[in-house]
Amino acid sequence: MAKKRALITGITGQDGSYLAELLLAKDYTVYGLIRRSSTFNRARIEHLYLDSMRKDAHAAPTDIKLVYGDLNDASSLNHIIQQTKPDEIYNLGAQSHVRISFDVPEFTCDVTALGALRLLEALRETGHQCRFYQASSSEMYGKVVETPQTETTPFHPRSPYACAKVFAHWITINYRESYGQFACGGILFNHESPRRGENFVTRKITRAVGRISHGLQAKLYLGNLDAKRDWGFAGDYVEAMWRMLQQDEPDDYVIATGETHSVREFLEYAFGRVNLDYQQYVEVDPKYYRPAEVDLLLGDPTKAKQKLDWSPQVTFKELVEMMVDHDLKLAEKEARDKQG
Ligand code: NAP
Ligand code: G4F
Repeated sequence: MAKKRALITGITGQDGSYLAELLLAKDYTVYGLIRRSSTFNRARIEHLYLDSMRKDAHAAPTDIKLVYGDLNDASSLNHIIQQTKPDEIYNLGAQSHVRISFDVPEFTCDVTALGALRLLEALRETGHQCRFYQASSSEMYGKVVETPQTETTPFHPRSPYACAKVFAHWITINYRESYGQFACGGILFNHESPRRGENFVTRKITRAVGRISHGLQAKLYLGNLDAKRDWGFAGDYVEAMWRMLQQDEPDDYVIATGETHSVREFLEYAFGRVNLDYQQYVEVDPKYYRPAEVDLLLGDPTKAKQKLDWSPQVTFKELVEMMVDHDLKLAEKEARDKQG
């Protein structure tokens, strides 16, 4: 049987790297859309090339291929779809930072909202048949109208990012209903890992714990410590994305742990791992406050459990420990390099 082909937008990001790993292990040929940047930004996927070049490797170097394109450039998307002919597309590309979306609202909407539309249009125009995954977000619930949030909870977005994600989510559903496109919206709650971008709160904290432990940093400046999030492990969440596209019918699913914790609790666990009291190191800087905040997110993953047979494997405490332990090693190396 011919190998399956998947196209991932956002392959250089946290989720893209875990998803590429998962699909290569399932014997897919993986195409990753990358955009040109002035500095090399493939650190999260570099190991996939190195692994595939090992003699005993399961994946061949040709199993992962990067193609230049941009979600802001419709012609590049049309061309890539015709060139790669994927069986599955995972649209993970986005300007994904909520606070920064207030600084660059138009750019955020162009990539995050219209990017999804451009991909769906490229599929319609080329007539290429394939399954489509849209990376929807719990940020869409924003000022929540019910807790826990389910697939039927109404949206109340609180940032340009969240507004863009609502558009992308609904246009995905619209193409499913209008054109019979096999398209799924995965409403994923926050998910983290040692590969999380360093300006998201969890990684900012665990990087600081590592650096403070090794005498490389004195203080950690944060914004709202009372916000609550439903935090899971990114490696578990990409499995759910794949499962959505293996179903007989396309649908939308909430992917979450069903537990919520405050930023403060994350701090307690993370600093506690190295026997430090976070209160001695953390200071609040209002510059990290958002013009409108999302106070509480808590997802109900019952539908995913029942229909996808999916459940999270990593607990909140294990996630914090995994991230702190990784960042302790990183800081140890940084300290060694500094000493020469
Ligand atoms: P991330 O680490 O910020 O990665 C974003 C990816 O999008 C990067 O590969 C980035 O490429 C790419 N990208 C940005 N602008 C692009 C453009 N114009 N054209 C093509 N690619 C572009 O995000 P993540 O945490 O992996 O999240 C993956 C997706 O899930 C995002 O859509 C995010 O909004 C959504 N989501 C994330 C979470 C979460 O908790 N992580 C929860 C719900 C939904 P560069 O490397 O070149 O910048
Ligand atoms: O880590 P955050 O920046 O994640 P946020 O805003 O929840 O968004 C992430 O999860 C979404 C899913 O719900 C994704 F769609 C989105 O792409 C992204 O991956 O902030 C979490 C909370 C916020 O309430 C924020 O106000 O932490 C609070 N916070 C407090 N101090 C901070 C900081 N956030 C950041 N980034 N930096 C701080 O210094």
